[in-house]
Amino acid sequence: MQPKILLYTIAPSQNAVRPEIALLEKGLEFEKITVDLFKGEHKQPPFSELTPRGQVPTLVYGEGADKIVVYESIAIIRFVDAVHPQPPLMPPASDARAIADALMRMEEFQAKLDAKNIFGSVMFGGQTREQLGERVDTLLDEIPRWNAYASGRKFLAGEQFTLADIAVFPLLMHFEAMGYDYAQHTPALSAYMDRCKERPSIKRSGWLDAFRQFVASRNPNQVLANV
Ligand SMILES: N[C@@H](CCC(=O)N[C@@H](CS)C(=O)NCC(=O)O)C(=O)O
Repeated sequence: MQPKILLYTIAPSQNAVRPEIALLEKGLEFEKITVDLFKGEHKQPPFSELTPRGQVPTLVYGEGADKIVVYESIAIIRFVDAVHPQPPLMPPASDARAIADALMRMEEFQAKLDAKNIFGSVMFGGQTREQLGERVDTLLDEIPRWNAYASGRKFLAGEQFTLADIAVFPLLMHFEAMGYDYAQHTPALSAYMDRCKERPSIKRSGWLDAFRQFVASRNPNQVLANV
């Protein structure tokens, strides 16, 4: 029997959906517990006693003295894949090139393609393209590189859906929410995203609908349209 798994989360966070996709890929049973950040629940017990950072997602794995608390979304998906290796979410040791690609994509998007650099300012701060200035240009310069990464393959590390896709795909949706037209500018990345959108784990998470509803409710400036 698998240990009890609790996932502290909030919809439609791009960080919080990553562990959920990994758990669904593995076919594990888990309970989702929403932490209402807008009510400050993350800064109050019982949640604040679980994790020193007071952030979601946080995974609680097991119970009692055996309980393990894991935070940081990338650490959580790596933990889930390490502790429940089947079906694998990393390429096999025999495919060293694919392992290298998966690891590089997981690291470099955080440094280079992090839509959060502007997403919060657009969604919550109502900022315009002019106000964002070079922050938009830097991201727009980076996206074609990812089109090349997605070319001639099904997923970011090759034919297999991996942790790299779980890490990166939700972030790519942020660009779409700000008006970026993948189909026009980066067709390989657009086709890649369509494959991710059809992935059963991602569909089952319900995240895409929740994310789109959230975006529609905020009606953000389309700072990446007509670029
Ligand atoms: N690097 C962390 C970021 C987690 C994060 O920023 N979570 C947000 C929700 S998406 C949060 O809990 N914000 C409340 C806070 O930081 O006080 C991860 O990938 O898990």
